[in-house]
Amino acid sequence: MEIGKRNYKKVEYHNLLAAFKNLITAKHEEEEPITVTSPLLPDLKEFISYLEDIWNRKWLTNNGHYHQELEKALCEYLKVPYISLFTNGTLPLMVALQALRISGEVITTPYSFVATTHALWWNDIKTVFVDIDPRTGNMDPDKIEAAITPKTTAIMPVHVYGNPCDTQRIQEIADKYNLKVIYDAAHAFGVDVKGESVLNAGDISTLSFHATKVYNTVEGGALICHSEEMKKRIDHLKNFGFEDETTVVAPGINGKMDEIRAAYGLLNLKQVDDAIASRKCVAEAYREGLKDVKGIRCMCDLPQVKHNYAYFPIFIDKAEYGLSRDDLYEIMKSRNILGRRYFYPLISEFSTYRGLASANPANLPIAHQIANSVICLPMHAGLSKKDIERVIKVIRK
Ligand code: T4K
Repeated sequence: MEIGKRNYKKVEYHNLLAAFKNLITAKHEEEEPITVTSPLLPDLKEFISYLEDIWNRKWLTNNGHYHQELEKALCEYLKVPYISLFTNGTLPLMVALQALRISGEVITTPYSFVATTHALWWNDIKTVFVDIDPRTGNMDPDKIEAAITPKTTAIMPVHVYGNPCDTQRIQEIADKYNLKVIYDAAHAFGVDVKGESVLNAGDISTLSFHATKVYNTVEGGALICHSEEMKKRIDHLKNFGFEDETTVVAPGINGKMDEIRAAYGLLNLKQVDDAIASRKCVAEAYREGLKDVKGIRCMCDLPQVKHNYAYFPIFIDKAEYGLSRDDLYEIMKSRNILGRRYFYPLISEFSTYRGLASANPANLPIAHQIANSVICLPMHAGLSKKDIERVIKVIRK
C-alpha cells in the first residue's frame, strides 16, 4: 500500500515535470523565426542591369571584367596590396598552403569552423592544436612555442568572430623559428587595428564571402598577399596552374570566381559600411540588454580595433545563470530564435582529428570550456528593435 502511494507520487511528479518542460519548449508558432544571420542582398534592379551587361559581353568567368573590377575595388576598400578572388573561402586556405609550400606540421586552433583544418588535411599536413584565449576566442600565443617541433613549418591562426589575433606576438614567434603565418581571416572582413587592416598581417590572409558573412558574394572568398610575384603564383594555382595557353607551371586547382558573383560583390560593397554600422547598433543593444544578467558574458570591443560585428557570441555559466547553454539554446529555439553554437563541437572532437595527441582535451581546457558555453545570437543588419528585444527577453527570463 505504502509503496503504491510512493509510486503514484513519483508518476505525478514526472507528469508535472513533463508538462512544465512542454510549457517552456512549446513552439510559439505565432513568432516569426529570427535566424542567426540573414544575407546582405544587393538591389535587385541594379543587379539585373549588371546581369544584362554580362549577357551582352558573353564573358562569364576566367578573369573577366567584373572580376577585375572587384579585385581593384576590394584592394582599395580593404587597404591591402594584392587580392585574388576565389569561388569560396576554403580554397584560398588550400591554395595558400600550396603557394607557400607548407608541409609537415602546422599549429592552429581547435576553435574554428572545420574548413580551417580540412585545408591542412587536404594538403597532407599534420594539424597541431593549441589552446585559446577566452577573452577573444583566438589562439593563445603563449601556447605556440611549446607546440613547435622540427617538423613545424607554419602557424595558421583564425581571427575568430572577427576579433584580431595578437599578430605582433605571433609574428615574433614565427620570425624566431622561421615559420610562415597564414591567417584564416574568414570572419575579419573590414577589421582594422590602429587604422591598419588586420588582413595585412602574416604571409597570407584568406577571406570567406559566403552568404552568412558580413560581406558576401553568395559563395566566394579571397586571398591577400604582399607581392606581385606571389599574386601571380596564386592566380596560376587557382586556374589549374596555367601560365599561358600552353604552359602549366604547377598542379593547380579550379578556384575561380565567376562574373555573376563578382558583379553581385561589387554591388554589395556599396552597402557593406551601412550594414556594419547597423550590426554595431545590434551589438550595443544586446550588450545593454544583457549587462546585468548573471551568468551571461558578452565579448567586449577591443581597444584600437574597428570591429565588423560579424557574430555576437554569449557565454553561459550554468551555475550563475541557472540553466545550461544547451537548455537556453533549446528554449531559444522553441521561441523561433535560432542562435547557433559556433564553434561547438571543437574541431579536435571530430573523428578526423580526435586521434591526434594535440586533440587531447587536457591540452585544450579553455577551448572546451568556451565551446561548451557559447551561443551566437542572431546578428545581421536586418534585425529590428523588436527582434532584438525578443532575443533579450527570452535570455533574461
Ligand atoms: N574559415 C572559417 C573560420 C569559417 O568560418 C569558414 C566558413 C571558412 C573558413 C570556409 O569558408 P567558405 O568555404 O564557407 O566560404 C556557415 C557557412 O556555411 C560557413 O561559410 C561559415 N564559415 C560557417 C561559420 O557557417 P552553417 O552550416 O552554419 O550555415 P547554414 O546554412 O546553417 O546557415 C546559417 C543560417 O544563416 C541559417 O539558419 C539561415 C541563414 N542563411 C543561410 C544561408 C546559406 C540565410 O538566411 N540564407 C542563406 O543563403 O555554415
